[in-house]
Amino acid sequence: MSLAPSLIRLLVVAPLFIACGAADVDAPFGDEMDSDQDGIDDATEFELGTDPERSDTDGDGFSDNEEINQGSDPTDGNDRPYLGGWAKDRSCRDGISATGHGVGDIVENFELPDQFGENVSLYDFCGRAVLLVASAEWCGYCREEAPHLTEMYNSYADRGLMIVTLLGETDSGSLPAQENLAGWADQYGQTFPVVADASFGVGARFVEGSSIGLPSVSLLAPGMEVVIADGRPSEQDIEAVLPR
Ligand SMILES: [Ca+2]
Ligand SMILES: [Ca+2]
Ligand SMILES: [Ca+2]
Repeated sequence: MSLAPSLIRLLVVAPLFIACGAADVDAPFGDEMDSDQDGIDDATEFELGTDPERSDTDGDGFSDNEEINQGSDPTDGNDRPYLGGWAKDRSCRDGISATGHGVGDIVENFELPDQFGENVSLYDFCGRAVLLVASAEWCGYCREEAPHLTEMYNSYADRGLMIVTLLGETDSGSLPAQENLAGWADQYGQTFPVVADASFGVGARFVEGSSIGLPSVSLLAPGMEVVIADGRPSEQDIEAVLPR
């Protein structure tokens, strides 16, 4: 093992230790020292590129520790944890290349507004199996299906399932506003993203032909590969692609 990393660590930690002042002389030295007391030691903060003396390095209101746990970038003030609490899969989201929307293809990303008024990015969930469910407020079958989706998410979220309800229209046929999305999520207990999909633009990608029958359900494997396009995934289909 090279001496270089430990030398660098010593060089960085030593001045910080001195800067701590007399009040901190009893603080543990080296890897265990956590100057800003945000739960990440100084040496790790150096490796991460975060500020060991500031618990919220990028000033976005979320501590470095929260951001790392939620998969957002602690050095980018524009990248914050979701208000919905869904962790972002940082390890894969930048490495995906879309190929299409048929079975076996890698789907392209989308960013759509959710029930909290934030944009949700599909690729933030790239390490999970994702069920995309195109629905509408006026669609009775969609409303029948909604509670079952909630049950499924509650059963399989821990094993890496994400569900996204793509709500295309309100009862009057207009684009769902945040209150419609929040209303749908509350009514059916859906704690996963419920997003507004204008004119079923995303949902229709998976449909052959010009009309979409609702609900239209598509299943993506981790890595965002289409397993079932506009079909009826069974629980067995979903279990087969869960990452854990
Ligand atoms: Ca720290
Ligand atoms: Ca932050
Ligand atoms: Ca951030």
